[in-house]
Amino acid sequence: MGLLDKLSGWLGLRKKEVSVLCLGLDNSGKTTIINQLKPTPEQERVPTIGFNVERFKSSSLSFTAFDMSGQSRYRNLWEHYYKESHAIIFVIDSSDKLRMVVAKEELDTLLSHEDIHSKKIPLLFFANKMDLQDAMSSVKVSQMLCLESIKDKPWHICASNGIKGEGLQEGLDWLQGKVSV
Ligand SMILES: Nc1nc2c(ncn2[C@@H]2O[C@H](COP(=O)(O)OP(=O)(O)O)[C@@H](O)[C@H]2O)c(=O)[nH]1
Ligand SMILES: [Mg+2]
Repeated sequence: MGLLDKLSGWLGLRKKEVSVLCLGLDNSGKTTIINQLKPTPEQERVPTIGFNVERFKSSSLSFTAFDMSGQSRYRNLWEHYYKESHAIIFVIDSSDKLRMVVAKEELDTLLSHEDIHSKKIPLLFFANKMDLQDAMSSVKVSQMLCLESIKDKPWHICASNGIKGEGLQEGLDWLQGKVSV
């Protein structure tokens, strides 16, 4: 039984496939987290589209992950997925204080995008790498990203350890109640 079983089971009652977009700066832990969520690590692997794009599908869910970076020539590609997404998982390296402001810039750009702005799409934040000694708490991360200012979308932040899979279930449990298709 994987982390996704409950979520997929619940979503399986719906007719439409649910698309979850997993975003964040490179090195934040997206690939690690996605690998934890896969039913089995190697099964159902979908070949990489671009060098920073990953996708996998389970029965009723599709996950697509992108490295966000300001200069990226792939920006149009990941923004293309905004329209069809039902939930966004935003992963932050809680130990990367230097790039927290860059993560905030990317988040702000995401939230002001025309395909996201008016949508009540749930946002799940993983304050990842909580195991590292210099990691900031999830409260501190949420302050640095000004999450309190997000009033028009449901959001939730969880401290996580992508390598051990800690915190992921809590996040998915929250997400399960918020996704509407
Ligand atoms: N200590 C620690 N390292 C992590 C955690 N999650 C991911 N990493 C490591 O961070 C690095 C980047 O992870 P990766 O999943 O490739 O990041 P991505 O670029 O966002 O896909 C890898 O060396 C991972 O093993 C975590 O929770 N704790
Ligand atoms: Mg990756």
